[in-house]
Amino acid sequence: MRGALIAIEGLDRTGKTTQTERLLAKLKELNITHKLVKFPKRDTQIGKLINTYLTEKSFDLNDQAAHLLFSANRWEVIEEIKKDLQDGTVVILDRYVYSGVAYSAAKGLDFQWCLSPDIGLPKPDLTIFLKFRQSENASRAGFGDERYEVAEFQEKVKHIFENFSTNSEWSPLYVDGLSIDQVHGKIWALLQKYLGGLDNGLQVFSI
Ligand code: NYM
Ligand code: MG
Repeated sequence: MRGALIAIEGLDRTGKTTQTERLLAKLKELNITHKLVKFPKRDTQIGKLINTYLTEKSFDLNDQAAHLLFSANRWEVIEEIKKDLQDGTVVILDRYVYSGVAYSAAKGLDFQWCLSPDIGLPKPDLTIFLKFRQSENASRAGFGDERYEVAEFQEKVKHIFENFSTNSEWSPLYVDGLSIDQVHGKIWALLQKYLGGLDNGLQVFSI
């Protein structure tokens, strides 16, 4: 049996980090072997470049090059993730391929082109997409600190994320008006059937 690959996706300031932390605490409490990988993974060489790109607006990088860095940042750690899955570890991803495509395509890059460098990466067994009916995220504390954290741009990203809603592993979760505990409860309910291990092979992203 292998561990499940679970992605948590969403716009900026929708509570992904808070929720992944809650999830980790719960998995720990239940002694379920697990691991969290947050993308971009900012502590690798490539990740450091990405961090500079996101936090220093003067760091001028062409959109395609920036896109490929985000993808390279996934490829550089994927073998380790696959090994963990094989060992039965539940791997939780805070953002993944979907963010990669949505944020870059929102800048005007071609959708398929954006997906291409990620082709061959394992597909999550479940992707929970945290979303607001309204653009509530733009009024949350901390919003606006980094590149992309602009309400108008977030609307575009939101729109592109919708392209994934036909994927079978895609689970949208409306968080409007819900407390942290309530959202956690809903995420936990979605996760239940993936926690006991899976015996099917991993799917991969394809055209
Ligand atoms: N982001 C994240 C991308 O543009 N492409 C990607 O492939 C990934 C994984 O990084 N605004 C963007 C979305 C976010 C920003 O992510 C930083 P976070 O989760 O806020 O640290
Ligand atoms: Mg952010």
